[in-house]
Amino acid sequence: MKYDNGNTPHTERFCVALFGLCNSGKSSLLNAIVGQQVAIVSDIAGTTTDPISKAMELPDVGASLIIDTPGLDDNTLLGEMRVQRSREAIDRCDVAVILFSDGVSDIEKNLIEELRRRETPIIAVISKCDIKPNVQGLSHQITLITGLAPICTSATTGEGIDLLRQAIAQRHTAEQRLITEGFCQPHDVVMLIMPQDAQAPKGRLIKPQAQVLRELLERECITLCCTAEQMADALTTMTAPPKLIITDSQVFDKVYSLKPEGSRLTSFSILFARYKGDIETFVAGAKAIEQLTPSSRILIAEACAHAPKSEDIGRVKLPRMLRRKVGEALRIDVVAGNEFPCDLSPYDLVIHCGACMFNRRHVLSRIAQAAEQGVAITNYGVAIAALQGILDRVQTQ
Ligand SMILES: Nc1nc2c(ncn2[C@@H]2O[C@H](COP(=O)(O)OP(=O)(O)OP(=O)(O)O)[C@@H](O)[C@H]2O)c(=O)[nH]1
Ligand SMILES: [Mg+2]
Repeated sequence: MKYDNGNTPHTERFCVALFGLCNSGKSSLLNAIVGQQVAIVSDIAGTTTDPISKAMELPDVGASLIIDTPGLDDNTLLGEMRVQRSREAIDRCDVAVILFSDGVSDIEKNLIEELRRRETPIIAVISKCDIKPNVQGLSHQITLITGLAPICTSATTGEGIDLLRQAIAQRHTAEQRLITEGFCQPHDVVMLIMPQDAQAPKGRLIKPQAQVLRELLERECITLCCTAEQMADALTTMTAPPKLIITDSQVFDKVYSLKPEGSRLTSFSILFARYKGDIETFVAGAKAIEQLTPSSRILIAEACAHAPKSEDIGRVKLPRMLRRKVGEALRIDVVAGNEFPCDLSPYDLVIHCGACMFNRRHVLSRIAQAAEQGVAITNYGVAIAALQGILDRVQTQ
């Protein structure tokens, strides 16, 4: 999927963020990578005050999002707020480009440590090579301290920009993921059970269905779509059982009862929990539901800060299902957007939304945070599967 017609949502773009001290040349490097004057450049420290994102098509990568961040050492009055905005970029970037203009300070060391804890790939860059008297010496020093071999770049002469683009493309290849990875091969027959009930939007498919269908067609799978009511008839038209059946969780029981012996069965929610997070952690987290007591406390985290709907999953449906199982006294806090707390220790379980507004890295950052604090974490789809009693019957890998 290397093409981009400009409509690719930000969450599906490969996210590259540039980090470094004030005046290290981040905005100039962004402009050099992009080949346009996107960000303001000046010799005044603290020129960039808010992260600037540029959606673009990078060679050998495709749809990308490049983020220029404020300097990590901004100590002006608003500096702390700016550094906080840079933290959001740390949470969501698929690859971090760190600019070194001088030696290696504690700020870069701490950033590297934080990125390594999240397993985010790092590319080290020495900026402004055209005016550095001893690039070799600086390069040795950076490698010695950080273990990273820096690329020498100059936004002024263009030196190293192609090398940097290639390094980004390499990280992208390593990060490529498919929604249906490991579940089917090209030419497999895949059956999709997609109820089109009253809640379905008129005239179009919901996003998970559309995305899976598109991917299967691109993977050259033979794809058959039907509703649960048509499933038995659809199976009789086939000469062999489908390799894989993917169903909406709402009709899981019916689909399970009709599933031929030779077919694997999974759900859209499980596929997206894998695609947008870490399925093993989420399944282990959902098992924590069994240990909950009426005095437990749960954090429900929404990625987007939209106005809640009346039958909102996070605020209505999930709390209702949990309280029915555990007891009415169960404490449930709901946070949205960037309200996700640093301290998760008051909670017995975190349940994250499906994260259609976040990229995978952002979810992995939150999983890493929960893991560091020893708090179980799962997501909506997996939690609902556990509460419906289908988690043991659905294929997760
Ligand atoms: N000679 C030379 N100067 C550069 C290069 N890159 C940036 N500069 C200069 O360095 C200064 C700072 O560049 P910026 O790109 O604004 O740096 P920044 O890291 O975005 O700075 P803040 O937004 O303040 O954090 C400007 O005067 C640029 O013209 C380069 O490759 N070579
Ligand atoms: Mg800048």
